[in-house]
Amino acid sequence: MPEVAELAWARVMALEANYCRVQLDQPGPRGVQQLLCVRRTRLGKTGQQICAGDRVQVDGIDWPAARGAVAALEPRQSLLERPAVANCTRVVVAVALDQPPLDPLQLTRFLLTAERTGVAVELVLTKVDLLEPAAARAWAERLRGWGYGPLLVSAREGTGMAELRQRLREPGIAVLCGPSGVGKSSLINALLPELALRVSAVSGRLQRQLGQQGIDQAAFAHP
Ligand SMILES: Nc1nc2c(ncn2[C@@H]2O[C@H](COP(=O)(O)OP(=O)(O)OP(=O)(O)O)[C@@H](O)[C@H]2O)c(=O)[nH]1
Ligand SMILES: [Mg+2]
Repeated sequence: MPEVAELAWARVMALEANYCRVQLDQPGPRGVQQLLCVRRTRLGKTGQQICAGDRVQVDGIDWPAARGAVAALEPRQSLLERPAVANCTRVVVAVALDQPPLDPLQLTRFLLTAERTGVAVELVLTKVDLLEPAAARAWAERLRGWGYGPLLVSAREGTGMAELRQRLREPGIAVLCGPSGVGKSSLINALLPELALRVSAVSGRLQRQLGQQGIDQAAFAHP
């Protein structure tokens, strides 16, 4: 006898081709926490596109195979467009203090884009290990003048990581964004090692491309 398939509420964690991976509100039989789901056609017919962050109802669950189908979508509280993330409550803008050097104009562009989303914006200054403490403090002071309470962190040395973890522990979904090479993947790997994101060296070419990058990475804190 197959185990009984029921309805379950879940959060969309990632889109993978025609499937989406969802995190169940309540673990299923044998502790199943995530399901790989197809989408029911009627969601498509009503024109509803599933995004990461969406709250969904799953049915047709095959517990042993950890499969199901998204049957319904809960109304969204908010929607970021790029990347498409539903129900985001905070945008965390990350920029490096050095390698690449902090560029105030580029930071302004990122902050403006983040502020336009209408959700709370937080600023994280990465690679604090690369600057003299006085120089890092001077940046923090300057950015406090812009109205932010920047958190200075080093994924490499662990500085500020406990506080970052604490901030991300607040309820809701946080999206981490920032220029290429500032250490976003390194931060996420330090917070969520099971994701094992690729960390790439900052090349000269990449550094020259900075400023053309959009919001390029999303991470869920506590779905
Ligand atoms: N010194 C120092 N280097 C760091 C730190 N965090 C990351 N790096 C280095 O910075 C480089 C880029 O790091 P990534 O984590 O790949 O940066 P990213 O923001 O994810 O880059 P993209 O994926 O290209 O957008 C790598 O060589 C890391 O080892 C840090 O705290 N201190
Ligand atoms: Mg990365």
